[in-house]
Formats: sequence, structure tokens, C-alpha cells
Amino acid sequence: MTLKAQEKESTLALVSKEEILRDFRVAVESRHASLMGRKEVFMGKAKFGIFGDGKELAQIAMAKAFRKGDFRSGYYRDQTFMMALGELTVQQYFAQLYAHTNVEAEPASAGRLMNGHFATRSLNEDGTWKNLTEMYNSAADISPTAAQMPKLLGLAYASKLFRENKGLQELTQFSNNGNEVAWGTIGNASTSEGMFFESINAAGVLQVPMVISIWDDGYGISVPKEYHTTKGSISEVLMGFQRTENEKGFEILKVNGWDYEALVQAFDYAGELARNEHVPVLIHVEEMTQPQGHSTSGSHERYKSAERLKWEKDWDCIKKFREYIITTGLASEEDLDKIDAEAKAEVKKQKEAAWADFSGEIKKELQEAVTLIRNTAEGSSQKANLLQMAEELAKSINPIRKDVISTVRKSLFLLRNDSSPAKESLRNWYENQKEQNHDRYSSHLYSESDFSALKVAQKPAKVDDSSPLVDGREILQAFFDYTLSNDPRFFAFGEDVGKIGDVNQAFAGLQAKHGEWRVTDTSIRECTIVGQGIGTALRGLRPIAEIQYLDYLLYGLQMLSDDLASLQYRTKGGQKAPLIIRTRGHRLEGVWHAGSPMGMILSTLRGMHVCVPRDMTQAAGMYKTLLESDEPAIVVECLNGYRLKERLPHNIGQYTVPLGQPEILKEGSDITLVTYGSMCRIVFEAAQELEEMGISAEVIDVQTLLPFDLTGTIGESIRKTNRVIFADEDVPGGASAFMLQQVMDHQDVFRYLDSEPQTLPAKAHRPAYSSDGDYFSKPSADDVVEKVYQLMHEVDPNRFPEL
Ligand SMILES: Cc1ncc(C[n+]2csc(CCOP(=O)(O)OP(=O)(O)O)c2C)c(N)n1
Ligand SMILES: [Mg+2]
Repeated sequence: MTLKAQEKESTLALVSKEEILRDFRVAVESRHASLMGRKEVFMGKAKFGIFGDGKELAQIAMAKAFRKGDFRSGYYRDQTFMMALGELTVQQYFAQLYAHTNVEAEPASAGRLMNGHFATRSLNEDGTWKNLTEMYNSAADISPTAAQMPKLLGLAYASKLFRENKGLQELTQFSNNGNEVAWGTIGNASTSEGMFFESINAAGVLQVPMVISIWDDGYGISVPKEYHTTKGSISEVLMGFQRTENEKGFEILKVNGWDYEALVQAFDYAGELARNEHVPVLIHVEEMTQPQGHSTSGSHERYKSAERLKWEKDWDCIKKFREYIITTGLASEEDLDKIDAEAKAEVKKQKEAAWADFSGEIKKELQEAVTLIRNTAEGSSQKANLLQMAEELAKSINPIRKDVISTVRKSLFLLRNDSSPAKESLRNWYENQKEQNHDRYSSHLYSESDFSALKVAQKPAKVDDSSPLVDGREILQAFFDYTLSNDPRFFAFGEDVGKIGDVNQAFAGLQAKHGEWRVTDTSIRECTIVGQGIGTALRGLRPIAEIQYLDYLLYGLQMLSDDLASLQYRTKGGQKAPLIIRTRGHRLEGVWHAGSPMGMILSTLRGMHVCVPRDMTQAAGMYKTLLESDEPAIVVECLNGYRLKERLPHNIGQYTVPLGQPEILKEGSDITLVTYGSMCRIVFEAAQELEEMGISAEVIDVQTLLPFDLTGTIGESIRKTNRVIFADEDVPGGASAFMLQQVMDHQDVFRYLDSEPQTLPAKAHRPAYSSDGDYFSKPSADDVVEKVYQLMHEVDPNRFPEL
């Protein structure tokens, strides 16, 4: 664990005097930004602040080793790094603190994320990729501690693929022969999270160019590191990962956060090693400080001792950097004071510009609203109230948009009995603002580019009597084979996906045919399988990450929810990661191999598409649609469908299945039965039994839960049958309730219903093992028949007498 870099070259050979003084300027600018940022929060100009003070020097060193094409995946302390790269101006920094919704003012998130959440924009406005090799790239940060790690693994793994998979060499917009390093940062306390350890292990196994820096300030909010980490030192704990002459592993370095020379050397060495040899490196940066405590939510004087607070002052990295510059004779105290004063003035100027820009927009809206409300007062019976509301709004100090819009909405209520051109103008203005505010706060949950999955051209499957009858898994195998042959960006990986071609053999033989970099086994690590997918998709590749069974999605769900599903939204279309999660679920056997937790998925994965194909022919068409789009999705195949016979379409690999378009599997006139996935066959079977009793059921397969019935097929059916049941294998109140809500809220069916709309879900518990367990846990054809018959009995007891 000694710093081999120190034997290499002296820092002064790496860094000129001018550069050191520039570094000092960046450090103090960043520090002043932190200090002023905190004040802005206390003055009520921003809601919350978390800053990078105490971490400046290491980040400057990291920026020196960072090259165009590289990626960062880090956390909220990294402002100095972003500033040192030139990827964050002080003005942008304050724009984010104020939550400026303008993407030019706040390019990371357009005001959607708290301060300290950094991101560069990988996409042009039309959703096409920029040349990522010409940029300094930062993946879009998220707040959960350590959640930057799984994606970091994927960002690094992409370099591995670009270097090793020769089929990717033409994609020069994304990589230069895999020379890109993925740089991670994480706080010391956050290394306690499972995903940190999972990512470290996976990076060691995969030998990817990843440099992970741990900013160790001894605390995680109020809790000191002895409570977080065995032996109080993460690098000690990870010693077993250290590579040796004979065994691959990590290079582990330890360095102090105030030691400029050692930091520059460490990061330089780490960058070279990772870039040239694809060796993962861990840099434990100790003795960092928090001059202002954790965040604006509290003061560290509450939990740090006087000695600790004094130590933090004495070992402040900027103080030490100053001492270093003076003792080495690079500049005098006065020179540095001058730089410091200039930096302070510059930060103040940019802060004020950010505020003027941010508040100016709102003030303009406020002025317009005040004028419009005043105009409505004349001739209104509510004149006094309206004028008072306008006055109060006009007088507000540091108004926010809510003040303006809320006053306008209240005014419109006051004006409910009026009709005047002035009221009309106010209402028009409000409608226009509504649209703008939708764009500001609610756009880009899904792709708004031409690559949206909803815009993919429809190409039907060509199936006729000459199409061979094959096992369902062979349909997928043919699809994957075709796609592997035709799209070099496409690759699949997961547990048992490689050598045996997944546990149900949809990739059987495809590793042998297309190579290990295309069809790849991984260790058992769902969370980082997802992260590996996200990171590689962020770098222009088209991964299918496999989660072996739907029941194990929970291990990766957090990354899907926090990171992938929110990506387009939180960057307002600045980044995309079109990752496809392939998994299999619904009924088969028992508590952990038969789950159908679709409600869980629907609640947590807004921002992704959720496909629930009833068979493999539909699944292959959905995969095609998704691969033609730029959106992330999950496809839940039917676990019991791989050995069922289907006809292999002539145009496998080319036909698409449109998302959001239900299919009527059987027409009927008495009742509509809505379902999806494995339940399609069961409901279809029940409908045939019902037919024999004189009940004509229409069976609809929704095909995708997100998006849900964009064609209004279910509503149309209900208008014909006047009755509906939503059936599935999820728990009561799960996806069946979701389907009911979607139809009631969006399809105007209430007045067409002659019977109460109902759901037919599984039991609330997980399915018991064995065929009997299934029969008594999940809806069977008998349950469907019984439920429908009961409903028809209520409608017409003479025709359908009680059983
Ligand atoms: C999953 C999760 N749990 C808890 C939190 C709340 N939280 C935010 S920062 C933090 C402490 C992190 O400490 P450390 O990793 O040492 O970073 P530092 O802030 O000290 O730089 C905690 C507990 C969170 N953001 N995410
Ligand atoms: Mg810490």
C-alpha cells in the first residue's frame, strides 16, 4: 500500500508554478462558493445546501488526471472537481442552489436536483449523442449514499468492452480503444453500504479501469468512522483486494487530503495505471475536513469535540496548500491573499448574477400576474379582495413561483361568477404558465426525442402455416442471434447467461457463436448487474441485463428506481441510458420463483417501460421496439412459457410490437376481462368455458403496463360489454388496481358500467410451493369462471341461478 507513484517523479515535474497558483485560485473560489452558499440558505434564498469545503485539494488533483472521454460517478462533495475541469461555473453552481429551472443556467438538472448534484449533458437537444470522447463526462448524481457505485462499474466496464470487443472499434464517438477511466468518489461512511462492497468485488473480478476515491473526513453526518468501518479504515479492510505480482486485484493507495504533492502523484499514477492496464485503483484520501459541518441542516459543533474542531481548522487543506506554496517559495503570503480576495470578489459577482437571473424570471412572471389580476378587479364584485391579493403578491420578498401561481388560482376562484375580457386574459395567462410549468417540473419522464419507444415504426410479425412450430425459447434465441449479428452495440449478460445461454436457454449456443464479450456470465450480484447495464448504456452501448428471476429484481430495484428510471427526468433530457432489463416471472413454483410483484414495479419504475408479453413471439417484438428506441425498459417473460410451442415468424429480429397497445385475444359481448402475461392463457381458457354457459367474455391482453392502453381499447370494449374484471397474479391492490385506476381515470367508462368494476388478483401472500400451492394461491381458470358467473348472476339471476 505504499505510494509507488512517489518513486516515479516529483510533483514539480508534473505541475508548473503557474498551474499550482491556478489550482490555488480554483480551491479558494470553490471554498468561497461553499461559504457564501451556506449564507444564501440561511438568508432564505435557497432551501438546503450541502457543500464541498474541506475536499478541494484532492479534487483538483483528480481533475488533473481526468481526460476527455473519461466519466465521473460521484457524490455531492465534488464541486471543486467540476469547477477545476471547467464543467461547472460558479454562476451555475448558485443557479442549482436556487433551483433555477432554465437548462442553460443550470445544465446538470434544470433545477430539478438539490445543489451538489452534478452532471454533464451527453445529448444534443434532439436526443442524439454528442461525441463523448471530446467531453469531460459526469454521470448524473443521485442522493442515496453509495448508489453512484454500481453505475461506476458499468462506466468502467464499457471501456473494457470497447477495448476487447473489436466489433465496437468503429464507435469512435464513444471511445478511443477503451482508454477511458471511470472515476468514482464516495464518502467514507457510505462505504458501509452493500453496493459499495459489491461494486468493489465486481471491479476486481472484471479488471476494469475504475479509480474510486474515498473522501474520508472521519464522519458520516454525526457518526464517527469507528461506528462505520471495521478497524476504522476502509483501506485496511480492503487489503485483501490488493493485487500482487501473481494475482490480479486492486491497486490500493492511501494519501492525505491536505498533501498537494502526494495527491497529484497519487491521482496521476492511478489514472495511468487504470487507463493503460485496466487495473482498478482505490485511493483512500484521509484527513479531510468539513469546515462547515455536514450540510445546512445542522451544526457539527453539536457532535464534534473541541479538539476535533481545532484539528480540522489546523489541517484544513487550503491552509496547508497555502503553507506548501509559501514554503516552496512559489508565491508570497501577499500574492496568495491577493488571489484569495480576487476569488472572493469573483464568486460574489457570479452569485449575484445567478440570483438576478433566477429571481428576475420569477419577478417578471409576478409582475405580469399582478397586472392581470389588477385588471380583473375593475367592475368585479370582488374588487377589494382582488386588489388586496395583487398588492400582497406585489409586496412579497424573494417570491417563488408558487406564490405567483397560487395567487392567480385563488383569484380565478374569486372571479368564478365574473365574465370579462380581463378575466379571460388572466385565465389564458394561467393556462400558458401551466404548460411552461409542466415543462419546468414534469417533462422528460420519458424520452421526448424522435427515439421515443412510442415513435418506433410498427412492423407486424409474418406468421403463416409454413412457420415452424418451435419451443418459445427458440423464438427468443432466433431473435437474439439475429440482433447479435446485426447490431455490434448489443450484448447480453447476467447470471448463467454466457456458457449455458441462460437458465432457460434463450441464449444457448450464442456465446460460442458471438464470443464472450457479447454473451457473458456474471457473478451473482443483481444490484451491480443493473449498474453495469446503466453505465454501459450511458456510454452508447445497448445492453440487455438479465435478472434471473423476477423475484430477485428487488436486489437491483433500488438502482432501477433511483438511477435509471429517473435519469431522463433528472437531467431534463441531458442523459439517457437505454438499458433493457430482461427477467422472467409469474407463475411457476413457490415463494421465490413464481412472484408477480408488478405493483411494486409500477410504483417504483415510472420513467421506464414495463412490458409483460404473454408469449415469446410478443416478447421478441417488444425487444425489437425497445432496441429501436432510446428508452429503458423491463421485460417480464413468462416463466412457464419457454417450452410451449409457438410459430417462429419469418421476419424474426425485424418485426416490432408497439408499446401501449392492448390486443383483443377473444371477442365477446357480456363482459370484458383484462389481463396480461401468463394469465392470458388462463383467462382465455376460462372464457371458453364461460361461452359454454352462455356468457360471452371479451379477453384483452394489455401487453404493456407502462405505457398503459394508449389506444383506449379497454374503454371501447367496456362501452360494448358494460362490465369489466381486471385479473392478474399480483397481490390485491397491486397491478390489477393500477389497471382499474388507469381505465377509470382516463377512459371515461364510469357511465357505461352496469356492474361494479372488479379485480381478481392472487392471494395477499406469496404463492405456496407445488401445483396445489399454485392453485390455491393464484387465480385459476376456475376462479375466473366463478367470479364472472357470480357477476352475471347478480345481473340476471334467472338466466344464471345461484350455484
Ligand atoms: C441510502 C441513504 N441513506 C442515508 C442517507 C442520508 N445521508 C446523506 S449523507 C450521509 C452521510 C454520508 O457520509 P459520508 O459517506 O462519509 O460522506 P460525507 O458527507 O461525510 O462526505 C447520510 C447518512 C442517504 N443520502 N442515502
Ligand atoms: Mg464522511
